[in-house]
Amino acid sequence: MPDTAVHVGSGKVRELYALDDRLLLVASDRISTFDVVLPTEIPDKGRVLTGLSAFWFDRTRELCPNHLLAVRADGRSLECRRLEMLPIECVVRGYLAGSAWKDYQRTGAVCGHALPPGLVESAPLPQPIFTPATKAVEGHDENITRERAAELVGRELLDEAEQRSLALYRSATEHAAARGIVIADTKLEFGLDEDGRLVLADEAFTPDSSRFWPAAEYRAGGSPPSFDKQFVRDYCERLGWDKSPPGPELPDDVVAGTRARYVEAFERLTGIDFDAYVADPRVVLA
Ligand code: Q0Z
Repeated sequence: MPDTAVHVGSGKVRELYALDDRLLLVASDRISTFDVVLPTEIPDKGRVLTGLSAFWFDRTRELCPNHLLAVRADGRSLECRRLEMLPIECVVRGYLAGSAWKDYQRTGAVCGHALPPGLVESAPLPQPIFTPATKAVEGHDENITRERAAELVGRELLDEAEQRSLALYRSATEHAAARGIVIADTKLEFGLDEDGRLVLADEAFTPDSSRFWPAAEYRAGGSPPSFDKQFVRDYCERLGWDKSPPGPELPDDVVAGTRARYVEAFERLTGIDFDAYVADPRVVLA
């Protein structure tokens, strides 16, 4: 029987299925905040993330081959080539946020990159830096030095992953900046195909794999609002939730506002009407 999908893995908000020699990545409408998946879904979030990933895979083909084979009609699933995944996450940062800000405050460096003194939280970095991390089974990935990453994947592959990651980040951030979105940092994953070639995999430049900030509200010093999750964060802070599971149910206005932010990110970045995407997801492919 062709096309029987066998469930082979779950992420916090996505599911992975095997389809003969291919894989099917399905994005749900689940949302996580402070590392906890909430009981309330955001309608169409999975479609927005899938459409954005497909858009970036399509537009960055010349910078790096990728695993995308097809976007399914449901708009939330991607058929992909099955690869041998590298055991590292390839993070690129253009701004000093999250764990990089913590590491910088403690040590003045991030993953072996010495940074100028006196940087404030969320400051732009002199140039984007590649900060690999190990893949933790649950949540908290650990930043590692280039040397440790080279032990895990080999020097040559690491060098290529770094150069590809930086080129992809520069291209995506230039496109996003012109549309009012700062991509402060991003996590990319690569695998090897049957010929040993490095291939971009997983998801690309989505709000779940990247830190999106509205350019209009960006300022260095402090932490800019998250483009997508700000209403959810603000609501959780107002509630006084202690950030341990289970997370709170979200009220309708927070759900609607958050859905609108995801759709806005999709439309700004792709220039495509979201309803047109829902009607035929292939519109994201040029
Ligand atoms: C991606 C993940 C998800 C749970 C494995 N092209 C590929 N070839 C082989 N493996 C993967 C890919 Cl994308 C692969 N993940 C991450 C995604 C649900 C875990 F949707 N794990």
